Amino acid sequence: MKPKLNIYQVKIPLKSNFTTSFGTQKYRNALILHLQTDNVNAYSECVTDENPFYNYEDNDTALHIISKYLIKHIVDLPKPEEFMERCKTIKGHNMAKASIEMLLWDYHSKIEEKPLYQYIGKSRGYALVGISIGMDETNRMIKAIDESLKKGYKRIKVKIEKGKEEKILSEVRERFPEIPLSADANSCYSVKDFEILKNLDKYNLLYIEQPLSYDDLIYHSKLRKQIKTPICLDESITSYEKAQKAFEIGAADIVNIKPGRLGGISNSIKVIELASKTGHGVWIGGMLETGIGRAFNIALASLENVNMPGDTSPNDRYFEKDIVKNIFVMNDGKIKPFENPGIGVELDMEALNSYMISKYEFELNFN
Ligand code: OSB
Ligand code: MG
Repeated sequence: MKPKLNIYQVKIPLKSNFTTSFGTQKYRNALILHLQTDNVNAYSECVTDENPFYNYEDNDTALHIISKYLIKHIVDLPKPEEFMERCKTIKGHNMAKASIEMLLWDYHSKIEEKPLYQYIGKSRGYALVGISIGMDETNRMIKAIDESLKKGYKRIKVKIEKGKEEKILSEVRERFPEIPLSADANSCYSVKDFEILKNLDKYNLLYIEQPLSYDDLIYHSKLRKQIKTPICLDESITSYEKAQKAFEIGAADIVNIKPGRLGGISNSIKVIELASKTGHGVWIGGMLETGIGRAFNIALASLENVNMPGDTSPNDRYFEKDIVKNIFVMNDGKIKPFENPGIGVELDMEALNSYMISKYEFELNFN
């Protein structure tokens, strides 16, 4: 059989709405990649959404870039690093590239019969887990925090937006004065809002995540000199070089690693190593992934150099029924990666079919 790449677009209802400063998500609208060869089924997830609100990519741009430019580079199923080398001249589109790069990581770790988390580096064997809580009426956010603490989450992150930050953070801090708490602004503030941000120092946050524009470094470094709260960058860190620059100019104390945003696992590992070597905080974020993308995130989050709890909740925090048969469990705020080869999860075809809105099939032909 010739190797085949299937892309399934699935639209899965979230258990509860997820509201950030850029909008409300009711579904996870995902592209699931499935590589079929004679001896292996490999998977990955493209973390784009139907809207380009987190960054500029969406499901349609990803499908376009994958089908027109990326598939031709993987007909011989190269190692992930070789694939990235081949697509060096294609600018941006990191989420599209990452979905193929991660597919190759799953494929090659399966060929070598190793679990992904052992294949990619030195692992401590488990991920430290925090939770990201969307905006809602404050009493509901407080209830969600209370339940999360009882489940053992190591860190609570709340979403904030301009005009709502004081209400959310004062009420949360009043009820939970001591918990490890952070706030994620998803880039909603500007250089004119430094006074608002200075006023958040009193909440004793572990860090504020991405307060300023999604591609900014300079104003973050300016802001950092005026506030006590550490800054964690998410959206702005789209490459190793951006991470270097952020550290060099003091724009970030901490970085959130999302393999989709960074163009895959190889780049993520490089940034993790840079951060830990230079004494910065580093943790693994999330994009409300299905069990496929989640398995990659948890493998990464288990690496020894990842030194802070991330946003990798177990599957049942997001979905009534996920598209995988293997579901993560959290014990004492820790999740262990699966031991099966590769990402170690099997697709639940029945669940997948029930959520499927499109299917694309590509034969991997040399030509
Ligand atoms: O900024 O970290 C973010 C979800 C979608 C887009 C951006 C972000 C998030 C989250 C959720 O915070 C993290 C998760 O639980 O997957
Ligand atoms: Mg974020």
